[in-house]
Amino acid sequence: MSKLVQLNSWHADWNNLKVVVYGLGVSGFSAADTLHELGAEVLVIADKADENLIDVLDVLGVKHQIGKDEQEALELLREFNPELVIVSPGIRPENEILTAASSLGSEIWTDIDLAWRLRDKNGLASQWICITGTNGKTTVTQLVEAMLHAGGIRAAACGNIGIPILDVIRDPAAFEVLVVELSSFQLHYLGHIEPLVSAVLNIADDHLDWHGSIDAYSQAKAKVYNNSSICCLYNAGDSLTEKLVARSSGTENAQAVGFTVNTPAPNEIGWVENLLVDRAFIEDPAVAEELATLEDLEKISVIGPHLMANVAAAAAISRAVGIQSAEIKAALKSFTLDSHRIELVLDQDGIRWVDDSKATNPHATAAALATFESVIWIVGGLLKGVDISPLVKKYAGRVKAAIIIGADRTPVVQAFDDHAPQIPKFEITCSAELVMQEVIEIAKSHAQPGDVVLLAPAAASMDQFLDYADRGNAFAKAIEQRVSKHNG
Ligand code: UMA
Repeated sequence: MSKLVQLNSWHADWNNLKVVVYGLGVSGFSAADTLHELGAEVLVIADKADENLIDVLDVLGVKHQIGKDEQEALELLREFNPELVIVSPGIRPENEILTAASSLGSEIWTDIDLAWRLRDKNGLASQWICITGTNGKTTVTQLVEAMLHAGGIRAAACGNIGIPILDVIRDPAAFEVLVVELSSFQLHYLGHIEPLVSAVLNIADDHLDWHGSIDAYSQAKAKVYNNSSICCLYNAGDSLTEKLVARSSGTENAQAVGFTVNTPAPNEIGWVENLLVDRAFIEDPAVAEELATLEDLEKISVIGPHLMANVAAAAAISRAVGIQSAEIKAALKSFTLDSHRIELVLDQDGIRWVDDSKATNPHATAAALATFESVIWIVGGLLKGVDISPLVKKYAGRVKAAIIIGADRTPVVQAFDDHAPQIPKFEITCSAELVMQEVIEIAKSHAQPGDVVLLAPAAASMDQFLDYADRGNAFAKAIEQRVSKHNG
């Protein structure tokens, strides 16, 4: 029997376990640091890494091999012969190091699998709520955290949201509940966990280049439901998510609950006009309980179907763990969204300038386009193997002009030629530093009162920007310099 089977607690004997941590970004670093603290023998392998992280490894005395020489890394791996490899979620499964590690008999986990075993560090094991989906997962994760706080629960959001789960596990605050955002990459590698509540918010094409197909991507997402004890939440407007609940295992005692932007059926939470109502977690199925109103959301962001769906999902998850309606309402009233999510940058002369740089795939962009009627749409970047044509076809009626940016412009131009040739389009071909200035000049000369200039690229940003935040900041800065009146 593998020694790893015994290692199911922070307080187990991890001493001298031979572990390769593969990848040195935020999750790899937290894994290496944690395992070193537990007394394991750690070797970090990565193609590249931030110098500061390498310096810290040196201070800790953790061995590492950072660099592009794969042959050297493979030799070192074979010589070290690890019992366990902790892989960073961005690394693809067909990678040579992982293949070699598997043939050596090493188990392969991510930081999530490791965290599940270490969740009892501060005494009682933390309970987990796991949230995935193509879009909205970060917002729902944050909303659930806020609702749990309003209910007096020591909860922490973590995972794909950007906070490595092992940092939260090691926090002396001893969180009772972890609200874990899980990406399809983390789920692909995931072994056995037992969440209280799990949710797939929606499924649409994304990361197809990583997973290979939409089926493989959905299968990865579906793993979140397995072994949930209280509730499996699905999107009543996305039948695939409900099918995935039906196919899950170890969920016999969990209640399957739907969320919707429409009037909820029994066992759902949704909206009846401007009221959010619960028909799932109530004593008397004939009497729906009011949880919140649309006015409660006014300070969060522009109210549209996307925000309403996210709020319904978060409320359902919170109700599943016993949060009261007054606490949900209170959390909503003081909640603020992260930047770059349908964020209003400027409202001037009847023209709204909106930053939804976080929309890195067509499904997320659809949510933004569905929110506004007359849009000057800034679109493009790295498409990640996803076809943008259905989006162009569906929302052509709302688009007044398209400004096309990024490396993968050809398929975007083609999509407009095929499905909306009547829409004026402008291709931005200048160098990356000047992209947003050009974009804003063109948008300024075409926008009229009532229009929304919308940055919702349906693509990743790394071809021209550091990340989606950098892209959104460049957009806001160019607006500040070239449009905003107080700047002359
Ligand atoms: N590396 C290699 N070879 C490779 C690829 C990576 O050696 O072929 C190494 C390099 O050292 C590199 C490191 O791995 O520095 C990066 O690892 P990573 O890409 O897994 O990133 P982390 O910094 O560990 O961040 C990861 C998540 N990143 C990805 O899944 C790509 C973060 O999600 C997450 O917040 C963090 O763990 C904490 O859990 C980001 C993300 O973009 C936000 N997620 C995608 C999304 O939301 O769509 C899935």
